[in-house]
Amino acid sequence: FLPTHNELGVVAVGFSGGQPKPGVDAAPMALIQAGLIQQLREDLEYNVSYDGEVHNFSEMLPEDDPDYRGMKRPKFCSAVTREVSEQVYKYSMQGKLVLTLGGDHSIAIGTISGSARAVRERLGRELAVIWVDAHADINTPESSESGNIHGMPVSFLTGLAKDEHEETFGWLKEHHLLSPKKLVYIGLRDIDKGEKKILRELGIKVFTMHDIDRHGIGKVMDMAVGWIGSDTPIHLSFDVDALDPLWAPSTGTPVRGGLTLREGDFICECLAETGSLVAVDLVEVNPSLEEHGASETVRTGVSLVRCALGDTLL
Ligand code: Z70
Ligand code: MN
Ligand code: MN
Ligand code: MN
Repeated sequence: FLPTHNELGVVAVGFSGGQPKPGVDAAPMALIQAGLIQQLREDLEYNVSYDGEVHNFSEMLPEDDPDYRGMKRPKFCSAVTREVSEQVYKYSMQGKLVLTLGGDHSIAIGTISGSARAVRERLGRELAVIWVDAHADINTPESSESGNIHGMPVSFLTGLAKDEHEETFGWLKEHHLLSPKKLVYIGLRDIDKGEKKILRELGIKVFTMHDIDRHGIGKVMDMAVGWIGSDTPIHLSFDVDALDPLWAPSTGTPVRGGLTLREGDFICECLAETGSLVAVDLVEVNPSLEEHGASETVRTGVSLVRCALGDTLL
């Protein structure tokens, strides 16, 4: 079921509406200007399909987008993720590995729903997701204290949260969804109280920073891949704030005590090694938050993507 070797589709999503801080919309351009796509073509020898545009979807900005069930910018987030879902689905149906450059993490509602649907239709398989993050992003609109949709994508993707209206995520159908049993978290260290309850009740596999300290990242990756099982298509959704702010300071919600750069790269390398990756997201790089840390954070992002796409494998 592997994506056609060396065929890569890139989706650049300059979207910041899932959270309050501007600047995360500039990340795809910053990553591309740092040479990411050129390196994927020249060093990693990918045949890259990329339309050359960073989409900000401003044409989808609704005239009126009031809070709904506590969610901020619900219609805008819903419309953008719906479009992203279609783009990822199309590349994935062509047998391409799909790289999405965010944008805040709300865009994963689009990327993962698109891959889950494509993997079902093209391969008759269920998608597995490795979610690398300081946060669980599994609040429901009702459990969220912030109303920020980047803290909710996993609840919509697992069907825990749903809405009947097309324009507020009602477009998400059964074929877009992810089984909670096929989800593994790595790097968590800032989980809301309501989220802890959800994680326990759904029996989701979580490797917190504590687990990484206890077992080491090598054993954690063995356990994570073992939980998913071989021969399962994997979508990696990597929030750069999983890394310690030492390595990724320029992000909306930095949390101390995170992954080292090598641990982040190692996670990506292990997933590249499985040969089962069908999609990779890199999100929450915000080049406008730290004057000096911005370029370091972009550099970290480039390194993570290169590792996930097999750069360091012999
Ligand atoms: C909190 C919420 C979050 C990223 C913050 C924070 C979520 N749990 N995600 N920064 N990347 O607002 O729901
Ligand atoms: Mn996140
Ligand atoms: Mn996060
Ligand atoms: Mn918190």
